[in-house]
Amino acid sequence: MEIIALQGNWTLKRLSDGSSRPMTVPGDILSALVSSGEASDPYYDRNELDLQWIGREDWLIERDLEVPASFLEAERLFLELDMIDTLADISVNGEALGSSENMFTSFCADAKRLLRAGKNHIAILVHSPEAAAMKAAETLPYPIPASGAPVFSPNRNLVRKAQCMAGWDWGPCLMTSGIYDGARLVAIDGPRIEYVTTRVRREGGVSNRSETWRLWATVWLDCPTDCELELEASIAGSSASARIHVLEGESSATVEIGDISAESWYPVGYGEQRLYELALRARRAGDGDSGDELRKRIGLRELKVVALPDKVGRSMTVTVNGRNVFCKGANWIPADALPSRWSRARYVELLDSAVEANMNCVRVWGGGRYEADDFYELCDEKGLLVWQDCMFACSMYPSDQAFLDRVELEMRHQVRRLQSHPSIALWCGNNENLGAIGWYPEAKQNPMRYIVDYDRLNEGTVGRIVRELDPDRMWWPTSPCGGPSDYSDNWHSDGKGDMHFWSVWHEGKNFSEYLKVTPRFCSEFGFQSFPNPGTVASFAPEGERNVTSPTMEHHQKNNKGNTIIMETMARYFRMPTGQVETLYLSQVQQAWAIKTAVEYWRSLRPVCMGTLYWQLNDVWPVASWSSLDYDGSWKLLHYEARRFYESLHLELIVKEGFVTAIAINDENRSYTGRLTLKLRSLDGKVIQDYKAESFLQPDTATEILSLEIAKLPAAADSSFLEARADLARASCGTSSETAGMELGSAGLSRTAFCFLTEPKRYSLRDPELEARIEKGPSGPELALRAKAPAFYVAPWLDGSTTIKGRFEDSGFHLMPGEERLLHFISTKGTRAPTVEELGTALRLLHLRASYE
Ligand code: BMA
Repeated sequence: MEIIALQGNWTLKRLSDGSSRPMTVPGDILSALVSSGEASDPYYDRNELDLQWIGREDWLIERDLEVPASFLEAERLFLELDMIDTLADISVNGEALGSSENMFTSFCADAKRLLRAGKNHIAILVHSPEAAAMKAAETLPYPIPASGAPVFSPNRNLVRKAQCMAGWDWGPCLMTSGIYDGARLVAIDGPRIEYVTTRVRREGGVSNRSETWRLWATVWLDCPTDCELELEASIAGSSASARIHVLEGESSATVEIGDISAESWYPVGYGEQRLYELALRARRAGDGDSGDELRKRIGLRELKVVALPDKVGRSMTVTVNGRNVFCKGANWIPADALPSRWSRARYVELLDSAVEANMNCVRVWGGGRYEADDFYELCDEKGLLVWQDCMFACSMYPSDQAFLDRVELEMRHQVRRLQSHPSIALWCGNNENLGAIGWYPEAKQNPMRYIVDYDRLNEGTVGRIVRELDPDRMWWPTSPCGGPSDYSDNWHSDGKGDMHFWSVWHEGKNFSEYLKVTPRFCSEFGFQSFPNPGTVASFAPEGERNVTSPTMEHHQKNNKGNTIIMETMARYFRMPTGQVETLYLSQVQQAWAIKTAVEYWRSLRPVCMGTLYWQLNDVWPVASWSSLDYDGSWKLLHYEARRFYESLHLELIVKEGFVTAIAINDENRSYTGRLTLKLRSLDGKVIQDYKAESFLQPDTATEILSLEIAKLPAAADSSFLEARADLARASCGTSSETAGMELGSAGLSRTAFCFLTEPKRYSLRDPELEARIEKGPSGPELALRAKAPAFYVAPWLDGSTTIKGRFEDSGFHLMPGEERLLHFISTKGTRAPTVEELGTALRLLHLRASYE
C-alpha cells in the first residue's frame, strides 16, 4: 500500500467573485479567510455578526497534485477524506468522483479511472449549508422546528452538520465548512480494511493479575474481486487466522482469538488503563504482500450499564469488571467553533484538566460532533469513560427516506469507527429530542407526526444500527431517559434513568432545589459564570468590559443569562464593586451551585450513581456554564470540582435546618475516620468543636454527624463550620469492630466548609491577607496568610498580563494562623514568569474583597 498525503496547502476560491486565497487542509473556510485578512477575528467583539455571509456562499477548495506513474499501477487508487463539512461535490481532473452530504461520514472513492501520471487536479465544491437547509425546508410537507440562538442559521436540523455551528446558547453562529481531518490518496492491491469491530469475553473470574480473554475481531472489507481471503489477527501474544471466501465489494469476516492472557482495562481511579495492540492483516490467498493491515490499541473489560427496576424506580449504574462506578464528570462540547483549531494538543489539555479535577467520565453531547480518533484514544489512555450521544439535539428531525439513508451511513461509519474503544460506556440516541416534542408550538399542536418522525429516526434507524453493530453496549434511547424501552418523557423525573436538572438555572430556583431531587444519574445540570479576566481581555476592547456592555452581552448567548447571574448574586451575595470582582463573584456562585448539587447527589449513592455537570469546555470566549474557559484556563468551578470529585471526600450538607457531615468513599478499601467539626466565629475563633469517629466501607456514602443549626451556640449569620477528617486505611477486617488503624498512613485528611446562611448576611472581617511571592525550586510560589478567615481566596492574574498559567489552587478558604504555599504552574510551552512579573500581574481576590 502506498499513500500520498493531501494535507497542506490548497487554494480556496469564492465562487461568487472568483477570488482565491490559500487554505490549509485540514482546515476550514472561515479560518482561511481570517489568515488572508479578509475576515476579522470571529471571536473578537461583535465580529461574528459581520461574518454570516460566509456560510451563505459556495466555495471551491482545490489543489494540484503530482502522481508518479508507479503509483498508478496499483489495482485501486482511493481518494480518502475523513471529514468533509458538509455538502460537497468532489472531482478529479474536471470529472465528477462523488459527493458528500454529511459531515459525520467519511468520503472514499476509487479515483483510478480519473488520475494520470504527472499533474492532477482535485477540486471540492462546497455548497452553502445555509442555502441547502433553506431549500430543504421548502420541500417539507410540514414544518420541522429546531431551536435557535441569538445569532443563528435557520433549519440547521435539515443538514447533517454539527448542530451547534448554527449557533447555540453558548456558541456563535459561524457556518464555516471545510475539510477537517485526514486527506490522502491510497494505492492498494487486493482487499482494503475499512473498519475493525471487536467483541470480548472474559473466561474466568475477575482478578488483579492477568486474566484470560476471548476476542472476536470483525474486519469490514472492501474487495476488488471475489476471492479467498486470508485474515490474521493478533493481540497480547495470541493470534489466530482464518481463510474465508468473500465477494467483490463490501463484506465482513470475523476471526476468533482465544486464550488471550491480558489485564483488564479500568476507568481512572478504579485500576490501570491497560491497552493492547490488536493487529490485523487481510490479503487474497497467495497474493504475497498485497492487501491491507490495521493496528489499533484496545482495552479488555466488561462494562455494563445496569438499568433495572428497584425500590426507587429504575437504576442507572455503570459497572466495570464487576465494580459499580460512580460517574463523575461533565459534558463535552466541541473543542472550538473554528474546526481548523481542533487538534490533539487541545484534546490533551482539556482531557488532562478533566482528569486533574478527578473526573472519570465525559459526555460527548449530541449537538456537537463525534470526536476524532485522538479523542477516544486519549480517553482510553486516561481512563475517562465516554457517554457518547449521537449527533441530534434539541429539535425535531425529518424522517423521509433520503434523510434516514444519510443517517444510516453516518451511524454505520461512526459505530464501526468507535466501537472498539474501551472508554465508550454507552450510545445515547440524542440530546433532549424526546422532550423537545413538547417545546415547539407546531409539535404541541400535532404531536403524532413528530412522534412518528422521532421514532423512525431514533429507534428505526439510529438505535437499530447501534444494536446491530455494537450489541454488547448499552443503547440509551435519549437523554434524559427513563431507560431502554422506556419512551416516557423523563424530564423532571428523578426515580429512573438519567435526568437533566435545570430548575436552578433556567427556572431561577434556589440552590437548595438541588437537594429536593434524587437523581439516579444526573447527566446535565449547570450554572453560568463570566470568564476569567484574561479571556475577557481577549475579546472585549478596553472600556467595553462591563458585563452589560454590548460586547459582553454579545458574548452571552443565553437570552436571560446575565440577568440570572446578577439576580442570583443579589439573592446570595453583596453586590460586587468592580468588573473583575463581578467576574470573580459569578465564578464563586457557579462553584457553589454545582458543589451543592454534586455533594448532595454523591451522598445519595448507591441510589444516585453519576453526576455530569453542564459543561466542561467552551467553543469560544463567552459567559457560559463551562468550568474551563475557552483558552483552557480554570474557572473557580474547576478547582472546586477537583475537591468535590475526590474519590475520598468529606462534605457538609446544609439541608432543612440541619448540617450533616458525610464522608464519601469511592475506593475499594475501607477507612477509619476521625472527624473534627469546628464552629467558628467570623474572626476565626473556635466557638465549639464536635468530634466523631466513623468507618467508611468501600463504595459508600456515610453520615458521620448531624447538627441542628438552630441549636448551635452561635447565630447562623455570625458563624460558619469547618470540618476535618483524619483518615487511615482500615488494616484488616471489613467492619468497624474488626478494623484497626493502619499506622503510617496517617496524614491523609480531608477538609470541608460551609456557611450557615446566605453569605450576604455575614459581616465579614477584612482578613488582611499577606501575600509573598518567592522563588521556588520549580518556579515562583505564592505564600498566603490571613489575620481573619478569608473565603474563596482566588489568586488571579490581571487580564492584560502575557503570563500563561495558573496557581495550583484557587477558591479555597484560609483560617487565621494558617499559611498556604501555592506553586505557579506555567502553561506547557511557555516561559515561567519571574517573581517580579508574577507580583505585578497578581490580583488577589477573596469574598470580603469583592464588595465595599
Ligand atoms: C442543555 C443542553 C444544551 C444547552 C444547555 C444549557 O439542556 O443540552 O442544549 O446548551 O442545556 O441551556
